[in-house]
Amino acid sequence: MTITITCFERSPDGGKGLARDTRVRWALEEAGQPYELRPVSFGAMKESAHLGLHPFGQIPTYEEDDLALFESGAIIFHIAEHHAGLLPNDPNARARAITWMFAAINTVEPTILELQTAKFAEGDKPWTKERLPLIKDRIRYRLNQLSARLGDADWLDGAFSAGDLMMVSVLLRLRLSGILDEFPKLAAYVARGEARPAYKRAFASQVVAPPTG
Ligand code: GTB
Repeated sequence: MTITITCFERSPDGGKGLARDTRVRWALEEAGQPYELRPVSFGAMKESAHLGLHPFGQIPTYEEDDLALFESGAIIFHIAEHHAGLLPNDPNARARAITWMFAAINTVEPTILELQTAKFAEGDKPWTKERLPLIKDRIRYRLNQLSARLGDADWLDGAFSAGDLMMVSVLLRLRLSGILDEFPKLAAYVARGEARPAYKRAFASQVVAPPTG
């Protein structure tokens, strides 16, 4: 059984590990599962071979024997369901950890994505200058709530789980904006995630293409 994950052949982040294959590789590293990486170019992502794996022409995808998955959340849930180390055994604690996975991608990540879209896809639009402070305030509102819930705990609900893996991965996308540093408890939480040996291995295993030109 070989697990194959697709990733950017040439990630726009130039090696910061911010694309969503990193969270999948982190989950596999936490679960102690070997995997192979298959870099895909932006062009190939939109061709029929890749569209057969991912209907939206994106990365990451996950292939294992005759199973092919897309959506980082579904992939990590699959890994966590099939291998020890990412979800607690107690049924209620397990349900809560899964809830945090959903909260990360459904409640926290969308606000952060708005910021990326405004900056990178709509940066030249006349409304962006006025819109950015509104988006940033919506992110701060969410982070304030999350920070209050985390309090002084190390992880969101007892031991580290796939819920934390997902939340830390989502928050990492904010680092460059400086907003994360406004929330010291969350900044420390993210740093705890990054300090995990499995995260370090996942970060080190990313494909970094040399600059073009
Ligand atoms: N909901 C899907 C999931 O969770 O798997 C979203 C997948 C997705 O957005 N994939 C992106 C992609 O393939 C890569 S991760 N984009 C190409 C396309 O749509 O054509 C998003 C991403 C891209 C770049 C950076 N970066 O440079 O910092 C960070 C994150």
